[in-house]
Amino acid sequence: MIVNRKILTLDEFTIQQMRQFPSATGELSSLLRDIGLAAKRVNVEVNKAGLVDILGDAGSVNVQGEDVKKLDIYANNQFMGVLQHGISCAGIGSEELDDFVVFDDEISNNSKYVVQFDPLDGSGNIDVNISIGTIFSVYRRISKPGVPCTKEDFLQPGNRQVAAGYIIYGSSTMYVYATKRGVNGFTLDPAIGEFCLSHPDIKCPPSGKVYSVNHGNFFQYNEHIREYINVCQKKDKTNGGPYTQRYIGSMVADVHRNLMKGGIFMYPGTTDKPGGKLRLLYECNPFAFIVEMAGGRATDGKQRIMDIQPTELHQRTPFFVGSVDMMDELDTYLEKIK
Ligand code: AHM
Ligand code: MG
Repeated sequence: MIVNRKILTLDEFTIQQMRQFPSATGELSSLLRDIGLAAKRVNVEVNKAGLVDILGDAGSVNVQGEDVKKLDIYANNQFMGVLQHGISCAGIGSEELDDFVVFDDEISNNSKYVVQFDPLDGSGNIDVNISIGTIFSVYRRISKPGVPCTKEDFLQPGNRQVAAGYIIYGSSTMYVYATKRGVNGFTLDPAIGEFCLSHPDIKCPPSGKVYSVNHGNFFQYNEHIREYINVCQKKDKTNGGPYTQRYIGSMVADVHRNLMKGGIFMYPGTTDKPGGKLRLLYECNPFAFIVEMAGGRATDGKQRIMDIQPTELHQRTPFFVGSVDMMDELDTYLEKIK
C-alpha cells in the first residue's frame, strides 16, 4: 500500500507547529492531541448509537452484563479523563457537571491551562442519526501554577482563549481547532484511526447564501430580528440572494456548514428565554473564537461575544455568528433594538 506522506496527522501537525516556537513547552500541543484521543473513543460509541436497543438502553445493563451509560455522560468522562491524565490541564468545566472540577495533583497543579467543554452538543439528535459534536475552549489559567486552579480561571472572557475547537461526528468525523495562528481541520481516517489534516487554514467566506435559525420561535423574537429574517426570505439576485434556510438543531453541524460555505447562525433570546438558550462558556465563546479566527464575527446582539465578562459557569447568551458581510447587515437591524 502506498502511504501518502504529504498528509499530516494531527500529532505530526501539532508537533510541526510547536517546532516553530523553540521556547514552546508543548503543553498546548499535548492537550490538543489528548482531546483527539477522547474524540476517537467517543466517535466509536456514537457510531454504535443505533445499536443501543440491541446492546441495551442507556441507564440499563446490556446483554454482556455491562452498565450502558448515556452517551453524553460517556463523552464527558472520556474528555475529562484524558485531560486529567494528561500533563497540560489544571481543571475543567463541562456542560454535564454543575461545578468546575479541579485536578488537584502535582502535575495538574503545575499545568498551564484550564478547559471548558460541551462533551456532546445536540445530543437530543443521537437517536435520529443526525450529526452531533463536541465543543471546547482552552484558557491559560490566571491563578499561579503550583496550586489548584480557581473559579476565576474559568470565568475569563472569550478574548482570552488560547485555543478552541470542535469535533463533528457526521458523515465523516472531523476535528477542527483554532489558535491565534489560524483554523485547521482534520478528518478521521478510519483505516489508520488518525485525524489527518484535510482542511488547512480554514477561512469563512465573507458572505454566503444560508441563514440558520429556529423558525418555530419566530413570533418570540424581537421585532427587528423578525425584520432581518424577513429580509433573508426576500433576498433575490439583486441583493445577494436567494438565501436558503438550513437549521438542523445541532449547532456544531449548523455552524460547521456555515463556516465552510458562508452563512449566518442565530439563536436569539425569546419572550420565554430572553437570555437565549446557548451557553456562553462552552458553546458560544469557542465558536466565536473559531469563526473570528477564520475571518467571521460573533455577537450577542449588543456586543462582541468574546468581550462578555462571564459571571457564571453555565451562563446563557443570545448568539449570532457567521460570515462578516452577513453579520454587518444583521447589525443594522440589531442596532435598532433598544
Ligand atoms: P444541548 O446543549 O442541550 O444539546 O442544546 C444545544 C443545541 C444546539 O446544538 C442547537 O443549536 C440548539 O440546541 C437547538 O435548540 P432548538 O431546538 O431550541 O432550536
Ligand atoms: Mg450543548
